[in-house]
Order: sequence, then C-alpha cells, then structure tokens
Amino acid sequence: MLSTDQEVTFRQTGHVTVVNLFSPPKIAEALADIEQWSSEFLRQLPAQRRDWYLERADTSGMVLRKLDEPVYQRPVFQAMAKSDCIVAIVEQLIGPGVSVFFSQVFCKAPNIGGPKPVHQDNFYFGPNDLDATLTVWIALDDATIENGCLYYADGSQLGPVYDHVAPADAPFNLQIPADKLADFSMTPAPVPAGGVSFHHGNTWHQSSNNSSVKPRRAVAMHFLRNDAKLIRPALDYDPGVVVRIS
Ligand SMILES: O=C(O)CCC(=O)C(=O)O
Repeated sequence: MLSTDQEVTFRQTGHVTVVNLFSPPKIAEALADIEQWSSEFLRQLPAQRRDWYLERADTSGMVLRKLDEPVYQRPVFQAMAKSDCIVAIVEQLIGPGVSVFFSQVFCKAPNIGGPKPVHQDNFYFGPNDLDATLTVWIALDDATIENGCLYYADGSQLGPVYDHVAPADAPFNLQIPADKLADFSMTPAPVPAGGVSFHHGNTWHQSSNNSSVKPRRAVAMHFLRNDAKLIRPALDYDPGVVVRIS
C-alpha cells in the first residue's frame, strides 16, 4: 500500500514513485528474459513492422525500441503484474478488481534510444472512466536524466484529455500539439532500478533521448478497473490479450 503522503502526492500531482518494490534478483530475471526475447524477436521481425519496433536513429536498422505485451506473453512479467505490492497499490488508486489490457517493454538503447513526446495515456486508450486507468512503470535499470527517465507535468491529470496529433510518417506516435506544450512545465522523475512510477491516465508525460552509455530499460503495464471499458481508443488494443489480475 501507499502511505497517506504517497497517496496525497499521487492525487495532487498525477504520479508517485515508490522505490525498492522489486529486488535485484527479480530485476535480473526480468532483464535476462528481455535479452532472450529480444534476440528471438529480432530474428523473425518482418520488414513492414520495423517502424513500430526499431529505433530510427540507428543505421544498422536492428536496434529494438520496444516489445509488446510482456504481461500477456512472458510469465516473468505476468508474475510482476500480479505481485501483492503492485496489486495493492493499483487497487488503492483506481479501485478493486483490475486487469492489464496492454503492456510494453521500452529498451532505450545507449546513445540511440529516441524520445517519446508529451502525451496522455487516456488519449490513446479512450476509457469511459478517466480515473479507471493507471500506468505502472517499472524501472529495470536506474532511469536518470541522462539515459531518458520520464518527465511529468504535475497536476495535469486534473485537466482535460486533449486531442493529440501525430507525424505523417509515424501515425502511432500520438502527442499533445506543440501550441499546448507551454501550459505545463515538465519535471524529471528519475527512478532507481526496482522502483516503480505510477501515473494517472491523464497525466502528461514524456521521455528524452538516451544520451548515455547505459541502457534505460523499463516495463509499462497499463491497468484498467474491470467495470470500465475502452470506448474510444486511438489505436487498436486487442481484447484477446487482456490479463485479469484481481
Ligand atoms: O518509457 C518511456 O519512455 C515511455 C513510457 C510511456 O509513455 C508510458 O509508460 O506511458
């Protein structure tokens, strides 16, 4: 559970970081699984899916940006999503009875990992209840300003969900329009490996390039309360991969 102060932080700012939720051996196990999964995945990745999965800045064209659905596909990550410490906090923040409907590993390779522009998860997901989604972002490496930690706009969860735009050559890379960005300043939220950043679905967030020699790997698990629905999703979310957690 979160302490009262931690819960107040979440309600006021739209995010809260909790350190040491996963032990070093658990994180090592997750990283070993990513290593194995990544090499299998890259070997069979078809050319038409490269835009979605690979870093554009890399000339070899084989540096992985992300992997989809670790909670559905990989037992190590499903166990993390079902761990008592995560379920207790998720239910404290969005209410009892929850599922993971989408999850991703973000690899942010050293010197190559690119930015994720400012966005609100609830624009992507389009839930009928804006308070029924929660993103659980688990740091698998120390996430620092240099290697591309998340940045949040404190208090932005109290405002509306804005229409997003996307570049023509990356229609999936939805982002808040440039003329709105001055409305909030973005504050870095470094997280040590094994720590978790929880954010509300409305909270504006972004991450920068990895300009360091170290990777910044993290897994994002998107939870939804079981009585809510995604009624206006901006991308396709496959109902067949939903994992009921509680
Ligand atoms: O890890 C990142 O760089 C982006 C993560 C993100 O946007 C999310 O978890 O919603």
